[in-house]
Amino acid sequence: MGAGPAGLMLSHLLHQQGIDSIVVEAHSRQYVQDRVRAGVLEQGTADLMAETGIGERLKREGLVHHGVMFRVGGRTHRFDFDELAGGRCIIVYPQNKVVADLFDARAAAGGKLITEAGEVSVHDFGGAESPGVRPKIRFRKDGETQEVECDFIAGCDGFHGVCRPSMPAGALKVYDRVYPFGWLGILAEVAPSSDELIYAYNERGFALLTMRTPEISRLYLQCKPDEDIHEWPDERIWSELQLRLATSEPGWKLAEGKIFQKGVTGMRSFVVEPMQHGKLFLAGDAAHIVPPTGAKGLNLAITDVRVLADGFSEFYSSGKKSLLDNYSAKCLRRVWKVQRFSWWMTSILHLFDTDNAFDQRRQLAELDYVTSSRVAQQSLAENYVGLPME
Ligand code: FAS
Ligand code: PHB
Repeated sequence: MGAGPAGLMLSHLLHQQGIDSIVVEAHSRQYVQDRVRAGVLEQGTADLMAETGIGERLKREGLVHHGVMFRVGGRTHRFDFDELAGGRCIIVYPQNKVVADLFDARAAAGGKLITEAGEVSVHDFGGAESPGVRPKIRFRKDGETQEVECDFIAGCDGFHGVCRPSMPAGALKVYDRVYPFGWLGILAEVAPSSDELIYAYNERGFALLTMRTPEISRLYLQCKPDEDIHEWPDERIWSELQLRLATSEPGWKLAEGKIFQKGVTGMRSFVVEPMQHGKLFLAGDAAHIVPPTGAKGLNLAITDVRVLADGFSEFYSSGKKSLLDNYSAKCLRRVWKVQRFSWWMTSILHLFDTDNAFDQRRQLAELDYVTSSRVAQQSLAENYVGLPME
């Protein structure tokens, strides 16, 4: 269920194991592909794409970054991944291309993909109380109600999907934190003013300089969670970004260009436990949401489905269900460590509307520590490039 990174990667990994799957997607391929989402791949995600035969364009067009920068009070601090993270790095490669590469791979392999499915619902995935009854997905397509009967359902239908809400009442515990700010993001036709990402802590609010290609910049600035994008003409966006990314270092200037996409996204930390019930398994945003400050959402979705694919592979090759039975526990160990890192990055880099002078000084001390202690820098680097799979 769902043709986002999680659903498509799972279908691709299962195909590699000779296991059949059907992807049921509510929207068109173009719609899914065009959504402006993530921009940074962990080393592990990039390696998986290469190892499973979908890394050609990534190798050509991906921007390999061996470091990332913080800018605090105008001073820039670089985290050198070669020195701090044993040479693991990140690759700037937009989710649009990851999804397109996966769509292409599934099409080339003759994968079954049902797009623009309406009124989708899931049934009979229950626990042990329904032996012999097979799970079903029902949907409307071309004016008819259709049904897919299957062995298992992977709920990769995102935060607003139907799989999580279809779990029985009381089956899930929800952990949720909504942040008092959002991000206003732009795409602009201008070469990035930095070779690497710059996360800026500023008394006016957070800003992030990132990129999509050597010609296209991606920038974000902290805003109200319900910010009205119509109150942000291009001139105001660039003026605010100039202030928040300003540096005392000579020779650096933020280049401006034509903005061709802008939008506001809210920020939350969200986890459901467990991530499975009977023959329904949740993966990716259907099970958890992280604030984008740690660049983890897409990558966490991929690590979920790597675990799930291993579980299905064990089941179909040996009939055993030990990995499937342990799916949720195994994923949640990583989910909560990634939640911690994403919350921590968000908590030290954003301006909180607090009049608590202690919290303000504590936050500055946190930034001072992480930019001056090698051990703290190693911790940031190992999390940013991606914790090793256990
Ligand atoms: P997705 O939401 O990507 O995919 C779910 C799919 O299921 C969608 O195609 C949807 O159409 C489909 N679907 C929904 N309901 C359905 C139904 N009833 N039936 C069938 N299909 C259904 N992450 C980062 O790492 N960095 C970022 O900068 C970043 N920016 C983001 C900005 C925004 C506005 C949002 C919303 C997310 C952002 N993320 C970012 C996180 C994002 O990249 C997700 O983590 C990633 O898309 C997760 O992939 P999936 O779990 O596959 O979910
Ligand atoms: C992006 O390139 O869109 C991006 C990069 C790093 C983040 C969030 C978003 O933390």
